[in-house]
Amino acid sequence: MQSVKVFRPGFFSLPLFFFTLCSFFMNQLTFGQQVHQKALPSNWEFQLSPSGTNGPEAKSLSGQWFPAKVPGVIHTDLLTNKLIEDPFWETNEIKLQWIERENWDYRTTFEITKEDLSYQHLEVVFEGLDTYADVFINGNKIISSINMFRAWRAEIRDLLRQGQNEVLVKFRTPLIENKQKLEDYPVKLPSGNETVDLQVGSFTRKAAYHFGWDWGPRFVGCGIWRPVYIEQWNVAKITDVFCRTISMDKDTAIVKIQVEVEADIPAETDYSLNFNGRKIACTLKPGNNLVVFDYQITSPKLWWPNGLGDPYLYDLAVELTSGNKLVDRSLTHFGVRTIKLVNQPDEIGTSFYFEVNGFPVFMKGANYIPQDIFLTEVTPDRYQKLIADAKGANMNMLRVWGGGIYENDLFYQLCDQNGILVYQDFMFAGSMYPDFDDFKQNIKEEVAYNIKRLRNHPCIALWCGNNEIEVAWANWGWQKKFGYSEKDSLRIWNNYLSIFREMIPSQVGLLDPDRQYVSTSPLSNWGKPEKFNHSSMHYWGVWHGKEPFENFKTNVGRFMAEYGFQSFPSMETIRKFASDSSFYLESATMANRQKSYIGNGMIKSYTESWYGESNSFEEFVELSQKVQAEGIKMAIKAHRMNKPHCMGTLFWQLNDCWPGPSWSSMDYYGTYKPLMEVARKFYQPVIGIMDTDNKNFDITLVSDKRERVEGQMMVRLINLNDEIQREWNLPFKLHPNEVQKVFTIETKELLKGLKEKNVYMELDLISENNLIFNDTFYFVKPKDLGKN
Ligand code: BMA
Repeated sequence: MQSVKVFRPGFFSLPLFFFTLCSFFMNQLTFGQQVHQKALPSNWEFQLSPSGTNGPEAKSLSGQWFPAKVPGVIHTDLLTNKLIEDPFWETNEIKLQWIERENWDYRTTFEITKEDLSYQHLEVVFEGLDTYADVFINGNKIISSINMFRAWRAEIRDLLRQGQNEVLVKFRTPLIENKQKLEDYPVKLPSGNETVDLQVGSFTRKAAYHFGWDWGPRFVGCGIWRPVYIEQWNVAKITDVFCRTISMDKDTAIVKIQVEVEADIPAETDYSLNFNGRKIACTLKPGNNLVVFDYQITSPKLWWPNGLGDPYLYDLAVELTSGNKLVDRSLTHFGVRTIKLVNQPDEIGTSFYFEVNGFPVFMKGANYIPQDIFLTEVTPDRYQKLIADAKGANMNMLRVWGGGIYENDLFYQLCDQNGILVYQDFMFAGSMYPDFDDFKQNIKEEVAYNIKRLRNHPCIALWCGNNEIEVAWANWGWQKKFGYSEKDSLRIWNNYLSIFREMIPSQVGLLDPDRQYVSTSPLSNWGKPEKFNHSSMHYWGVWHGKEPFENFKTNVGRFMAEYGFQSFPSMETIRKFASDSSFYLESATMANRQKSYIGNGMIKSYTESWYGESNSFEEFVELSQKVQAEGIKMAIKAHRMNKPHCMGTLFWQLNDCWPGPSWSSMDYYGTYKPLMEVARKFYQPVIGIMDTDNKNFDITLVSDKRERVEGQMMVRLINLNDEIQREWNLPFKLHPNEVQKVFTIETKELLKGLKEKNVYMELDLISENNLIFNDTFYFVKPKDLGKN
């Protein structure tokens, strides 16, 4: 048994890093690795393509090439060259819609040396092209991309020459690309946030939120949005390494390792695979090879989600060698853990909870959307900050929502390292899709590519087919809105079933058999009380249903995968996109910024009902954040108190993709709203929940821990002059995962001689001499506090 190494805090542990570095240089010096990535230079340029609409706004650009950034997107390239104004400023979004109607070309030149040409293979790899693009090398078409979520590669050795070579990428707008298909399709298909006449999103495998959403702008761009390079190789290369924990107890874990190798060899040849110091002999045949072996780890260290233990990671360095020659090496990491979604009938209805390493885990977190409307603006620092923020807020799960993107590797690496589980949607949201065979084949390739790319990450808890398509089909009146006949409905629904209940789950079963799949989120829908007994829930009675916050207390589902309330970003953030003259809700800027059909009116009425009328726009902005925090606090408390009926709470939404009002807990610039503090406090492993109904005042303690907790609980009744009126000091003991009502008193008896508007309660939990939780509770809304 070789020793195993820790993977934290960085990408590699220090000992492994040196081991890797030394063996890398040794290998380089003695025999030279045979697979290389050659970066393309950064001298990219772009132009308005003569093939597009060439509308009046674009005219001045024709015939000129401008410097471009790769990876990058067209809008930021236009901005950097000062060809457009800031897309986030005031109502510029409206002015800049012309960009989506144009086609755009990107090109660069690169040097190929004699040594480059000595390789048997030179493959160009585009990890992401958004979306319809033809790629030419020295005038020869090599790739026709039709999907933003797939990588594209092509063998180009024979097209290259020693010296300068050119790569040209010609992007076509999805609007023109799909025009005919849309017109010919016998019915209109609902497409996310787009209006009835604009459903191009459904036909385009591109991030749905680019076409506009109820928290973001519409900017349909294009670009080489992920890295591009040339892969040079001889004889063989490792194309995939897959690690699966197939059994595990406290003494031993068996990890099955599957290595895929592509070999360009004339006949069967002997090779070896070395991993973490062990050597496996293998015979490769020409073409694709699969080498499978078991890796036994004694006394395995388990991967635990945030709050329950260390998210321990193991490194795996696999080297392919021929004799003493290093052919290729691949580095990955994995966690030893089991995860199971328990989604089955029980005495209440249908459960929906996760067991990690056999322990039922209450999930606490939020829904995540892409961090920028212009994806290549998200730097590694922004990823680091966001995941650190989630961890700091005591979250253990994020849902990667289906209208965005399959995130960058870094996102999942950070989740692995920080114990943040991921509820991973496939990228489909609130739409119905066409049933062309080539479109479905495209989806199949996308799904397979992303499962293979992501399946080694222990953070991924679940694959989910899509966002809200099943609830939408059943409840949003699409059939009427789009005038479907029974036959149309059947055709659309059958196509849905074939994608989300057949094709995608069969890919998951084939490529990632240890992870579960659900067809959609949510599996149940709010509306009728009985529905809260079943599976996952997006509860939108508050907000879309205009119900009061108090309904959060009674509408508690088995797993609350979405619920939320909007607020404005801070004034500091607002000042970055609006001038003082726009500081009122009816201004053109504020009206355009609000993308929800009931937006500002809702915020206003809840803010007034909790805090009274605001005296200024600035005050309104502040109160909008406070009222949001109050609402979500009420929800989180109700969800946690109702464990194990409810086993998860993910509020909508963690972050923003541009500065504006939305359901987020932190704004586009990462500035916290008060909701982040509510999450931090009420997502702690042990909390005390104070609450009243018409009769009693209660305190319920909740522990999510794997160990027993005990300590002292101090309860104080205090008046508004901060004078203690009554106090209690009581011991408490909580078993793992326990919810215990520890304090009940008739409110009348508690407040004897005092008025509820003049007092508040304070609770401290002390364990092992530490204050582990503190909260205050008011009996009346803030606007009534201390009033006569
Ligand atoms: C949800 C999400 C998003 C949307 C949010 C707020 O259900 O899935 O589609 O932004 O509601 O309306």
